[in-house]
Amino acid sequence: MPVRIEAHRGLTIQPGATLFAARLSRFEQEALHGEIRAALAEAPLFRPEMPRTGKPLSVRMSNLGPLGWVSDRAGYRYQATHPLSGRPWPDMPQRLLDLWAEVGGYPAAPEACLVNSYDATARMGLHQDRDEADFSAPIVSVSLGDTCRFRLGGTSRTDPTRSFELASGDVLVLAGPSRLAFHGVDRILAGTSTLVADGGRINLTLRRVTIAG
Ligand code: MD3
Ligand code: FE
Repeated sequence: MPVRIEAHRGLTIQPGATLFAARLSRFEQEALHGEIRAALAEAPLFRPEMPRTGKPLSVRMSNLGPLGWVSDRAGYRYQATHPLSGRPWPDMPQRLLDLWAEVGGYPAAPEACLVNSYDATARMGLHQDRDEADFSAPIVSVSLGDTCRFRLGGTSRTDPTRSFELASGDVLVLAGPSRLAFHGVDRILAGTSTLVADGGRINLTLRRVTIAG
């Protein structure tokens, strides 16, 4: 009998939310982390601020690809350049474009890869991602480094939520009815991974921003 090699189908957490646990091997995680470190040398992490108040977020961010998400007193937006250097964002590594093609189920390439960097005390409050013009495209999230406790709800802030862990190498795809789900990071479980030298967690989110022509 020939052996049939099948891609993992992933675990459906709720309609449209699919978790590919341990999708990346340790070797792939190290290669990807190396590429992200190199990109962050070109486009350093910055601390976004809340619109209007200017209150800093606890997460530091940068971006890869043609567009990047930024937030400051003026508001949230996507832009083509780093807010401090004014230079274009570094290219997205090919392995992220390949991953998107494998799990995203969407014909056009991602335009933004938001890099979120969490130290042991950083969190992200419950929010929706709605600064993109195209909600028909999925968001693909890749976790590296320390595990986090992640919270996922429905499309209304008051909908019930469930929480689960995201570990290094896990890939989460948010599509369809989960694309506009409320979600956040409750806490980082410090010391759960050796991937990032100084500890902490890096999350990459691949996104479409504009409507594919
Ligand atoms: C569910 N990042 O960058 S990734 C964000 O771990 C963000 O850094 C978190 O929320 C992090 O906006 C969560 C998983 C994720 C990303 C986008 C989603 C879950 C999502 C969009 C809709 C629903
Ligand atoms: Fe989000």
